[in-house]
Amino acid sequence: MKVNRRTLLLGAATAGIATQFAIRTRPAHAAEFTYKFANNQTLTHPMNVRAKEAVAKILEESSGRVAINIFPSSQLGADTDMLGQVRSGGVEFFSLSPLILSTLVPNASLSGIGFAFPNYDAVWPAMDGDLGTYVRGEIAKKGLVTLDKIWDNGFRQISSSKGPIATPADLKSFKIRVPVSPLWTSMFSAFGAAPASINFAETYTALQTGVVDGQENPLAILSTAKLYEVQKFVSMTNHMWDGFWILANRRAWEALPDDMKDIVSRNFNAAAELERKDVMALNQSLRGDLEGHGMTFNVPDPVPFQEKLRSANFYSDWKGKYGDEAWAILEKAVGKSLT
Ligand code: X2X
Repeated sequence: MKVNRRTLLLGAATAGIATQFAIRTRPAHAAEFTYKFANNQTLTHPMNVRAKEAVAKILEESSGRVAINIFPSSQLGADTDMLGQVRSGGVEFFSLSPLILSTLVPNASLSGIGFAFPNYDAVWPAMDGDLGTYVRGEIAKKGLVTLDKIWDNGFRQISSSKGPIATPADLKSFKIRVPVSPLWTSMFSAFGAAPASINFAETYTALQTGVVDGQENPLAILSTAKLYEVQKFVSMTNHMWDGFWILANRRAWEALPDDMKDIVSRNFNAAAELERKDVMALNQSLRGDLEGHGMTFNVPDPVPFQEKLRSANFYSDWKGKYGDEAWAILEKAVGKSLT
């Protein structure tokens, strides 16, 4: 073949088309399922440390077919936006507190009732047992997929820039950021505080600028989100336990062949078990670190706080909202009467 300028140009054009075609169909290295996992935690929180390991295993065990990319720190949007996105398919996976999820699935917040769980020994059998099964059933009714094992967030403690919270009286008119959830607002209103619903994505700034004086979160988050930079006091109220359900968009989930579904759920559930251990250990060991960052701790008696909730009809009101069946599942799970 005689090579002249014309054939050279033609050759280049043909090669160019072929390349573009290959890119549009699927180059050998691209995954068949490229999914996003969005969450509100920093990369240093055990949730993302363990999720990172899990997605690496999923990629390997699926022989490169399932690639899940993690988007930490609410990069794709705040929790209440992301809940919409995981429903519409804008993100395929998203982790969310059961309490915030209750804005869509009202009874999902059952596990977050104040002072329901005395300790972790009561949490896991309940969340891996009847209570978790009940809540996952409620979530499924709204068309979202949930993986079996809930991840840990932890027992929540109140922090403040103003002074320690030692008794419910100290919460009177206290401007406290709470996540967006009717249960949280109701609980802090029952304490007599002035709760403001703010997504986690805006919490650091809200504390820094003095929009609110306090917030409540487990110690692991005070540390990884560096809330110690904008808070001074930690009161170990242990007022509720909180976790993260891994939610999946139904269409994206159902697009996965069964063996791929198995690889994803097995690895995420195994990561949940490891993450629970990490967070538990952190929440038990971080006090010294946070004191090193200048925080002052106190450990209030929880009884007056529970009594305050009871006398404000917090428990009976919520029992009415959840219904007797759901309430009975909660009381059985925590082994005590709450009203
Ligand atoms: O928003 C919060 O405070 C957090 C991070 O604990 C939740 O996701 C509920």
